[in-house]
Amino acid sequence: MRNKLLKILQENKNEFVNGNELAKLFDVSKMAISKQVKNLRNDGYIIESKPNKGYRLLHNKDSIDIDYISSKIDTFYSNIEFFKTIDSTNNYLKINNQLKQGHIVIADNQSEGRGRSNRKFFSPLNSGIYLSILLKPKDSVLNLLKLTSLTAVAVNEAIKEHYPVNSQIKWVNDILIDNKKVSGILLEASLEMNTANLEYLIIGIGINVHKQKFPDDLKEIATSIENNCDLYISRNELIVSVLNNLSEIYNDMNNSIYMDKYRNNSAIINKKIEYTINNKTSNGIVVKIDNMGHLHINDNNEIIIMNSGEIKMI
Ligand code: BT5
Repeated sequence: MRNKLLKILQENKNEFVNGNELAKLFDVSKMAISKQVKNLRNDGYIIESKPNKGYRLLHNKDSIDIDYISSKIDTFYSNIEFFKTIDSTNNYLKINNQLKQGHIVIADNQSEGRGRSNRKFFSPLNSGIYLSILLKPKDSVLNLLKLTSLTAVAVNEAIKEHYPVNSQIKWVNDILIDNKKVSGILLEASLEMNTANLEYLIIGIGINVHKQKFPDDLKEIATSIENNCDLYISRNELIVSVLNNLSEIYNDMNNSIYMDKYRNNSAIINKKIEYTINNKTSNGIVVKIDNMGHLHINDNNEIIIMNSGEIKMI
């Protein structure tokens, strides 16, 4: 029944097919049809339903296509692995850190998607991009703040280049549209015990892509790209664009042009923020973000320089 139902919806793409008629055709209840539609949605088909009108297929599945992505990305990357479900793509690379430089893991859904300080990153099925990249930089002392900043630029440019949305970067690792978070970045590094040299680095990127309703705790602060424009977005295209931007900026990291892009797309320069350092919270105005990615805040005419921590726009 599933395949036959899908075929009917595909033959009538963009047109409503009446739920009663479908029930009659398959000789099942309307509930049974609705259950099959739910299964198709879980598989990634975008199907709209309207009372009295029925169902219409808006988009076929947006499956992650590893072959397509591999054929389009820079040789900087080595292999790509895909998981329908995983705990966290960052965890996977942590455990498998012997893999080659440039190894990429992509998942359709994460059960334990993580943010910083073990906060959760909501990663539902077929909705967004959850990917991590394993890097083994030759430099022993790479600046993690710079790497977070350049990743933010790579993601922000990929979103802005292709879709009619005004995305901005919120120091240090968030991409916002209309002041709501559309993407988060999590960098994790491991140091060698004796030398304190960098052993490996994992860049984790989460992007909310398709139209979605967020759970109560996120609905005021999170958004997706499609929630902000009428386009249907191919995750494959966006992944290719993020990865190619990232390798290009990474390979030219000493040239700080990307920091100009960071500053030009900053959501916080000249804005009033609340900042927290060592559990102490205060207010100030952001006056500058320097080439190292440090935040300069004017707090009652005293300039505070932050290189990590939390800020909130107020
Ligand atoms: C981040 O942390 O935003 C980093 C998120 C990194 C996720 C990627 S997905 C692939 C890879 N594998 C992983 O397990 N993680 C990485 P942070 O700045 O700490 O923000 C976390 C906060 O963002 C949460 O406490 C929520 O308030 C909010 N949040 C959670 N899920 C969200 C979502 N899907 N969209 C927008 N905001 C979200």
